[in-house]
Amino acid sequence: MDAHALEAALRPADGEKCVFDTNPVLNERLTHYCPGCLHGVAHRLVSEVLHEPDLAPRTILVAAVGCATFTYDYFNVDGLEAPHGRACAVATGVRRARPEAVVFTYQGDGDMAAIGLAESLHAANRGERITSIFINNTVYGMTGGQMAPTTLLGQKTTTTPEGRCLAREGGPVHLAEIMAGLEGVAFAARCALDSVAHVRAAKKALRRAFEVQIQNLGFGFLELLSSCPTNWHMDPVTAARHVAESMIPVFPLGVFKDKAAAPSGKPSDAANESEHTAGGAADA
Ligand SMILES: Cc1ncc(C[n+]2csc(CCOP(=O)(O)OP(=O)(O)O)c2C)c(N)n1
Ligand code: SF4
Ligand SMILES: [Mg+2]
Repeated sequence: MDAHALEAALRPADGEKCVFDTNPVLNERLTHYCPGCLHGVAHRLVSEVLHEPDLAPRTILVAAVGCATFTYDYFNVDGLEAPHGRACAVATGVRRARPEAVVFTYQGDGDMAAIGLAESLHAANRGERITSIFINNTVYGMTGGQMAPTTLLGQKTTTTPEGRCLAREGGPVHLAEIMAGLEGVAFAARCALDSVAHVRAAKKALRRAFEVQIQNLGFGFLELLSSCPTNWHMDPVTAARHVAESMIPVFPLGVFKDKAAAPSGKPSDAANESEHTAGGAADA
């Protein structure tokens, strides 16, 4: 379907009320993501957060490698592609060369927590004024479902056919909490995309992750618990339920650090407040 046919199909018929609209930051095109994959929901949130204060004209996206490698096709912003894992390093160069730009990376868990862990942690620790969106779907989605650092204990993947074993492969990596412990990080949170309430909370947190960059406070990090119905061998509804029932208990939701939330001039480490917001990044 070309763009015109898509637009015609989406246009409300006589008597129909439009309850969902597109925005100019998200290009109107057919998705390449699998049915039920939550990458698309994350894209929508990013587009809304960039559109509302009209940040898009000065935004530069650094795309990573993985299923979201074509992210630059969906967002109507400038962008470039980084080698696998190196998005934060590339974004560092972009932001330093273009200090007025709003720069963000969009990375999977294989990309950011495995191959690019060093680049990501050091960029965060340096307090680079960038925002990183980290999609945790517990697998290497694009390459067929291998184990990622975030794979759940007992989870079967193509490289852990008997299930991930703590003694053999170690436990799931909690990147939001690790990020919160780094001096240069101004905002670190984890949200989920499995329900309407969680998606709304994710949007608020995403806005904060961009605001700390714009306010020059440091690195903004948001982990989003997402799904991979294809490699999980689940239908979309079961996959969303799996996020709620199996992922959230392992990866608690919450804001672990928000420097800007402290009384003015007094940065606070809100990691200690995570209990306050846990499970309810709804309050993020
Ligand atoms: C240097 C390098 N090593 C390995 C690959 C192969 N590769 C491409 S995508 C990918 C996994 C991506 O997984 P993730 O980052 O979790 O993204 P997802 O597809 O799950 O969204 C791998 C290993 C590559 N492209 N480049
Ligand atoms: S393989 Fe998984 S992460 Fe990739 S598009 Fe399909 S469902 Fe989404
Ligand atoms: Mg992944």
